[in-house]
Amino acid sequence: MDTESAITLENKYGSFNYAPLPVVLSKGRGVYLWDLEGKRYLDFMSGFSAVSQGHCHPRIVRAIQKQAAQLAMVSRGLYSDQMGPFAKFATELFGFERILMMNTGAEAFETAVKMARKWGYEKKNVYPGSAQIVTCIDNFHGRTTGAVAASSHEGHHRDFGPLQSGFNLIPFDDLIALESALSNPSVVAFIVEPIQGEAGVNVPSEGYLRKAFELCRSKKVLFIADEIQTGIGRTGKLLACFHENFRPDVVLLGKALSGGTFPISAVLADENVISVLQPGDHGSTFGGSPFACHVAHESLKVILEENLTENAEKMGNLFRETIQSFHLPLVKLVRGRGLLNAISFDFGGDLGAGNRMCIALKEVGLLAKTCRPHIIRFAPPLVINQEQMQEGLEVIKRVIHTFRSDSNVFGPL
Ligand code: IF1
Repeated sequence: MDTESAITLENKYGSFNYAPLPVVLSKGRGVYLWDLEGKRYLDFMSGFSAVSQGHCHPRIVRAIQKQAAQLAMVSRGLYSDQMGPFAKFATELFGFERILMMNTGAEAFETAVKMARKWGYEKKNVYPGSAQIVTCIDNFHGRTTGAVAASSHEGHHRDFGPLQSGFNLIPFDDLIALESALSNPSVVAFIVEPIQGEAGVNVPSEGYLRKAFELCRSKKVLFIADEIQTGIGRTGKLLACFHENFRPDVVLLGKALSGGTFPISAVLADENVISVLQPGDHGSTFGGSPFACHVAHESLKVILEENLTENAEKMGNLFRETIQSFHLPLVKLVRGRGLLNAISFDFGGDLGAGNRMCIALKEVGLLAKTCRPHIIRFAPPLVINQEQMQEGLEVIKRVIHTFRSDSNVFGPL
């Protein structure tokens, strides 16, 4: 099979809910991907920030092979020998008392919504059925009807109503708006991404997250951090909230929790919160399977033992400082923390330029995608080393230098 036939096949039999870059990958190792013709690419997408440990990390592959051959699945209707050790490891690592395992990030969000509402009814005397949850404009918490009900993005919910109520949108990085929203005694939780990934890597003002946490504490509202993208070392700390030296009441994890191999997500909280979900309240077929627990255990150990959090901090600083030092045309700003970064461009009104620039980057061996028409996110695996980062920066510099946003063609390289 070659690239053209693979794309034809997917276009003939697949679904239409994505518009992928025209490249067909068939192999991955570390920060590199190869297409069907054997061309190598630097991966600055990391599978939507899931492949933090690098593609096909040998330790994670071995963990998958071992557990798949030993015992993959029993359902939570039974105990397995993997859940206890992993739950102890993960709760101690992130500093919580308990963990509830799910599969996708969206399911972790839905779990948090159910848990927060029931916590409000049982522990805050909120009138049953009237709980409110505050979320931020430009948030992204998943694609389920519950997650999109919390979204401000018209395109994410316009055609999917009727939407569930109970979400109150406020501007991100706005403490006055949050304080006002929290004056409603029916508010049970504030769910926020420490950095808004999908919205274009929106980094809040220094101190915003901690002050928001303190406001929530003062109003007996759960501060729930959606760290599905920012967590597990991506921003240069184990959790992005740790940059501001506080621990959220609840944290959502996903993506890199499995090293980007298959969906594993989790909700961590203390007993007084997580205990509101009793047998029969919540669950999923695969959540917390022995396979998931074993792979997540190894995936987290790789992050720790290979110092990937520290590397994300170092390589992320190198990325932002170097891009800024290039003083490139079209570049408005570069922003992010650790290895969750984005470059915002001034393409005028040309809504296609961002995607064309991503195609230009692909042509010269670097994979990145827009998260807004004028914003390209750059999020390589956390295993990227200095030489590979320099290689990527040189490619980005050359493409931006020669890109003419008024046409489909970029100049000679
Ligand atoms: C798409 C990117 C977005 C997330 C946060 C929950 C979820 C996600 C903070 C849901 C998922 C993915 C989904 C993907 C685009 C991608 C993404 F930045 F990572 F690229 F949206 F911002 N909370 N993010 O980022 O987790 O159910 O997908 O496991 O849906 O297009 P999921």
